[in-house]
Amino acid sequence: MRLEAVELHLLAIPLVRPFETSFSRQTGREVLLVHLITDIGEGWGECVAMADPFYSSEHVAGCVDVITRYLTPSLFRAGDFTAEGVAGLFSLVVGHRMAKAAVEAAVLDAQLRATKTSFGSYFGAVREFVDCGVSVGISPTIPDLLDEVGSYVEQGYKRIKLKIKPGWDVAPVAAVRELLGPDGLLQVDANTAYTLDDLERLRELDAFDLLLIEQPFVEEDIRSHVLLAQAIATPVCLDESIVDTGVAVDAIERGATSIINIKAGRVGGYLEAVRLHDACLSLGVPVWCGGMLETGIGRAANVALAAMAGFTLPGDTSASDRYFAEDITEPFVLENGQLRVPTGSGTGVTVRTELVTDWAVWPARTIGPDAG
Ligand code: OSB
Ligand code: MG
Repeated sequence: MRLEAVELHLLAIPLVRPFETSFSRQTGREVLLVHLITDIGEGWGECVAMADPFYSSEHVAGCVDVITRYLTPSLFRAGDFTAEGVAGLFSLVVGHRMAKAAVEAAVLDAQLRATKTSFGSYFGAVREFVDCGVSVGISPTIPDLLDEVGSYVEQGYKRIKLKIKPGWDVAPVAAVRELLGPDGLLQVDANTAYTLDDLERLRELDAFDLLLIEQPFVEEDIRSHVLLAQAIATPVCLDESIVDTGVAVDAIERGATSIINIKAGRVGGYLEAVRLHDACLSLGVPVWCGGMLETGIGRAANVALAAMAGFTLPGDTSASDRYFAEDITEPFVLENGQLRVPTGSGTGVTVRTELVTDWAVWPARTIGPDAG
């Protein structure tokens, strides 16, 4: 395909309830959308970067800059390109994986719409529905937490993930284990809030039969995760640390992680996410699909990814109404604790352009061939 223009949209969408983690408290989702216009048709990609660089080093304003000054110009310079060639065209830019992933997703959407192929069939999806979990933020009190978890259980979610931090760990986990009973699937996510000095505290979580503990230590610190994995019974699962397939294989071989959270944005795109999935499958390492509070655009692609064979644990692929009163595509609705994998061309969802305009933080920015 040949690029004609890239339009960037920045939206602010209120969340149905604040989402508190060890690194921030969010009341809305500021989300960057990439709308690609090409000679074979259009595509949309969602950027998972947050407004602030607190989850990882990327943030929305940085992504806007990188997409405008580097990524879009490299597509114009390429002339005729395909989704499979995008990562190579972007390789001069170091890092900035979330920015790259958003553009690559838009290219893939345009390409698959033109060839009438769904993301699911392109990825090699093996299921029509995916099992869904839900990520539950830090609550003001344990009774508030139990109310929230109880409502998700009632809605049919198959797995609960609790955000934890020092001072909000053993007590909430114990209370939720009590609520779920011994068979309820439960896991925790620390978003790097601990150090090895907390090892004894983290070992106390072994009493609650958790599926996994996600990313207790900082992104760069593989060694401490190895030591923790040797010291506790709960499986360690890396999120932030896993920036590509090579890092993942290294972390697995060193014993730092025995389960992997796959987020396409964090690894630089859906094509790298597929490679990561394939590597984990061949190593016998279970994976699950993470989330970044996506709108329907990113959720559609995540659900298609999660339909691949190696995604054997429920993902953070929750229904639209867990996040937003109104989604910018047709909403994803839970059916028996699952989401249906879209089968239409590309992501299979339609962007409600009137909402894109209504929720805009600034007017759409068009990047033409003379940028960069
Ligand atoms: O660490 O998995 C995480 C949301 C934003 C940034 C990081 C994370 C999360 C979540 C929510 O846990 C997952 C979701 O429901 O989209
Ligand atoms: Mg996480």
